[in-house]
Amino acid sequence: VPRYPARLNCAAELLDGAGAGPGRPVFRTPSGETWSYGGLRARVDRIAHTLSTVLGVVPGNRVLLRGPTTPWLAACWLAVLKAGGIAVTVLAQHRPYELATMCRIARVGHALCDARSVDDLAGAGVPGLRITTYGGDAPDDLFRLPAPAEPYEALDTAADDIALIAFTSGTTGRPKGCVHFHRDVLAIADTFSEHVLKPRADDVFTGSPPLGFTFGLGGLVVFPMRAGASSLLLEQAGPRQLLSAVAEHRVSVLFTAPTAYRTMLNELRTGSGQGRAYDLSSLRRCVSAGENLPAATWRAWYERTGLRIINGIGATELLHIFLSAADEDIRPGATGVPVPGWHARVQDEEGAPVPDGTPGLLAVRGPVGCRYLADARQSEYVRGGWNITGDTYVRGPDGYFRYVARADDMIISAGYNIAGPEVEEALLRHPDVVEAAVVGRPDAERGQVAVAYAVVRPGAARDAEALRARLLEELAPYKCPREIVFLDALPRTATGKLQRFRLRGGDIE
Ligand code: 3SK
Repeated sequence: VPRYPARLNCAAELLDGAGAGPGRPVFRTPSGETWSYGGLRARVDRIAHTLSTVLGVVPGNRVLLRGPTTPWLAACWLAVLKAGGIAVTVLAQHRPYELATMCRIARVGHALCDARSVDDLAGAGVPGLRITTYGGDAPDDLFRLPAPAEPYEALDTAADDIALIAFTSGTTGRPKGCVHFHRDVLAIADTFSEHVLKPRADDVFTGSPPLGFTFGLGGLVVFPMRAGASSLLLEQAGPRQLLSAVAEHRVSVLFTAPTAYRTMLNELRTGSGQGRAYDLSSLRRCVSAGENLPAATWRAWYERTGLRIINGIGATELLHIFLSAADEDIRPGATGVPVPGWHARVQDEEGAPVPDGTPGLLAVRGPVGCRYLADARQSEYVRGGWNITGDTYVRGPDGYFRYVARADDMIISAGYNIAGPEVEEALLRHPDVVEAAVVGRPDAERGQVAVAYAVVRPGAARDAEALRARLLEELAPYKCPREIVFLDALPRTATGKLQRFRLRGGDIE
């Protein structure tokens, strides 16, 4: 378990970049712009001065940050923390109603917002919110405000002063604000990143999760900076942009979700048929989290690239990844083992551990814990000192944790338990299926029946009968979906998580 001094400012630690000299690159953009550690330090100091002396931000004030993934957004995040403020990270996709709710829950008084994303925030009508834009040409844009061009001394924060509030609404439900301390920010780098990812100072990171999602904040800002490495920040991070970014900027560490690995594989297959070749030889680490990574996707990526995806499960409540494995320790289809510094077990509803091989609730504890901001759901998440993530897992005799389903995603049909992800994996083994989701639909006779939603490769036949026949070769008949519905795309949240409740409700065309 990492230990930290009682006084600690995580932004100051990250800006040190493991002792990185001022000329070392820290952020890059696809257009070829490069920021050095020295350049970043100077800009962060300027923003921190502006926050304290011009905008009147005092330690403990909550500052909302909103914008596409750019070095400027990362610099604002670091400056808020360096000045002792609390960064409230939201997504560029959040709509005015959601923004207003989050501002109310987190008691946000200030916002730093990319000038291109300001309309929704202004339209949220948050009482008393002072919005300052950056990157625009308004006379009161952040970088036009007067500020001393001199070093800013980091606020002497305690290691367990609040650094950030990250919101999660899961795949449904009201948003919950998760409070994290200065030491938590370093702990995710000093556990998962240091012991599993093992970054090097010459690594170039990139990926698709936005900085308003802690998966992206860790993978694209905290981990590279803690190692003195650099990060290519992408405003657009679809499969082609990711592949081009890797090829053109010699990216070595990639963070993205299982869906993106599948769409990149598709692009590698079809795009190269159209003369697009992507040189992926610089890649040495590929990380997948955000949802379960099926063994079929892991194998297809390995066969195409020779790279072993580092699978992981994390949570906004726990800031980043706590179960994972790398290199030769990877077992395709399993999430992995507890990251050094973390403990995990599988338990029943009463909190008693279940034997290996028996599915139950995943319970974890480690250097970061769940602290919801004024939310009664805290007592559901933290029980008996363990964080109950809401996932059903099984631990094998080999000590590896394997995902079964979200606890509320188990389908119970005529007394049989059907884990949707197991059927999804079988669907994804079909070469034409690129996305799949299996949910339970109420049924008078059986309680629930399994219904599959599938997205097939462009041009492939939408043949439900052929797909069912194929599933029956691989699965017990009770697991085979009653119905297979073809969609152009699956419904997802802004962070890319599947919205099963929309499929269950059947309101999807
Ligand atoms: O949602 C997740 O699985 C996740 C993964 C890594 C870091 C953070 C999160 C929320």
